[in-house]
Amino acid sequence: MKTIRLILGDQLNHHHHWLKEHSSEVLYVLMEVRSETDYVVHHIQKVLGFFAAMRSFERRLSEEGHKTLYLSLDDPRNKQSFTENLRWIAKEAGAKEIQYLLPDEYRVDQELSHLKDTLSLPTVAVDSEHFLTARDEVARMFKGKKTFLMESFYRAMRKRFDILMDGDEPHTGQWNYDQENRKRLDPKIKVPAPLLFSHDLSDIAEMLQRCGVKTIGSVKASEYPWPITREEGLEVLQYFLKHSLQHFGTFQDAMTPDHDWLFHSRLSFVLNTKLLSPMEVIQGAIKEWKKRPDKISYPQIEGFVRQILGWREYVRGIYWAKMPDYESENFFKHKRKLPSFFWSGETKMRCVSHAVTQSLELAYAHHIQRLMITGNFALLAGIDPDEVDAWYLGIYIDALQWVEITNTRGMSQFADGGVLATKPYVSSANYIDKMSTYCAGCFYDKKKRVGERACPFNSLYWEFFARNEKQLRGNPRIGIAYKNLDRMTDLEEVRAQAQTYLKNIEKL
Ligand code: FAD
Ligand code: DLZ
Ligand code: SF4
Repeated sequence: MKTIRLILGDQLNHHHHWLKEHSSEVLYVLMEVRSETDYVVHHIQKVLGFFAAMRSFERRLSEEGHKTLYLSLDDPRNKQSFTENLRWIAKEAGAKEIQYLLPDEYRVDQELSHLKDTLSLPTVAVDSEHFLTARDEVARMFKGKKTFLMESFYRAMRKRFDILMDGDEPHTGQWNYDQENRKRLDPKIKVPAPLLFSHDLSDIAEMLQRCGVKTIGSVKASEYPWPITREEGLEVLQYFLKHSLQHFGTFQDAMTPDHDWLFHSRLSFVLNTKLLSPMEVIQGAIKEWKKRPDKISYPQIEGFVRQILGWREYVRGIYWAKMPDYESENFFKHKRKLPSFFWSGETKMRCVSHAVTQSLELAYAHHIQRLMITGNFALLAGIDPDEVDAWYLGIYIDALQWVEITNTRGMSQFADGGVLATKPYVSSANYIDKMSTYCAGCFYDKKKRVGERACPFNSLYWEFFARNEKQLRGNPRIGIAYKNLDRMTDLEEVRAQAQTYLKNIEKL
């Protein structure tokens, strides 16, 4: 055997050029390792999903005639780290070279970049052929700038890939329909049931238990619902295009405890494992819009394309531009611990309770739940971004650090001081009530800032601006908040209420 090719759990790209040729001199290696199951406490559905997808990917390669080696977590030969496993595999196979696909996490990238020295073998890193842009694209585009504007990046990508363009101009003349993506759910519109699978992953679940892997959240392992193969990913894509795309943009920011998925695509896991490519998802959506322009209005398709061609590529570029320093950014110097209701959902705040409970049950919450409920609360309460990151990195099926940390530490916690977001995403109950049906059934009173049952988001919101005045008053995008704060006659009372809530945060 001449060459070992390592494929990581989030590199399951069936269309990679590696797989186009067959050679008995190449051994493809995939491995389940404790270094990946334990670097953060993951949701049980996440570990099951990754392992099941990896196992079925390896089976496919083997059926197609490739030589493969799959190490399960409980294999007695397993040394539980990429490097230490490669050491004995290379020796046993008599390998002359190790090739790997460029990892998307800095941590693993660092480890694999040292393989050459640790194993004294030539190593070659190869592109994973998934993303539309290079790792350093964003760094190059915004060289010397303090703020990296997503909109500038997005427009450049629309032009480069000729997506929704008429020549050099955006189709319809308008680049971005974000303003039209902000409607509360219309009860007259039927929300489609999600397309759920029913895989029996009991054997993997039992193995995890036997090996003592610590996880969070719940699952019925004999009826595992997520797609784990490319074909299933394509089914989810088709289902989304047929049933949900027509309302995707309009209700993208809507929230309700009655529907967990609303009109979201549920594609992040199959995208992040690279079972599907971003361009095939974008092109699939555009094809569907062209087929049914009477049903799918332009703001729906633009809103969807923006998430994948814009946000997804952009946050990856920020990650590579800013790591490893990004991991320790803490602009507001927040130090508080995450309250225990983030692991139980047991809080009287109905919005937080639902977003957390849903996340524990499904390993999923949609963007605005992540940003404007749990993230909003964590920022207002001054939670340490390390704690917030660990929670987000563990709990969601789609959480890989390149996309998690940029969205969490950057967009949601403003811990980078405004590289990614031009202002902190915080709100009082007013916004939550506008976008959701949470407040109506809540223990707290959405209208009250102080006194019994006053909604915690209200006093914490003003406390946040008062506490961080030095860092924020000069920001032109939040001038209005300070104008209002200056006019408040009950600011002291409101701040005292917030302090009481923070002191008793576990009881909220
Ligand atoms: P849809 O709403 O249907 O969107 C379609 C696709 O667009 C998604 O599958 C995703 O690939 C892409 N997308 C949408 N928004 C973003 C975004 N802000 N950044 C990157 N891609 C985006 N996404 C992850 O994939 N992994 C994470 O760990 C993650 N952590 C997040 C943490 C916070 C605090 C926030 C606010 C957002 C986070 N996101 C993350 C982005 C977004 O919430 C998820 O991509 C989305 O909810 C996944 O569900 P969906 O596939 O149904 O998405
Ligand atoms: C998320 C995850 C988990 C839980 N386990 C593994 C694993 O055992 N082996 C593996 O190759 N990948 C796993 N993954 C995905 C990795 O975290 C991801 O491939 C790397 O961090 C690179 O982004
Ligand atoms: Fe959340 Fe406050 Fe509304 Fe309750 S009243 S659901 S705590 S925003």
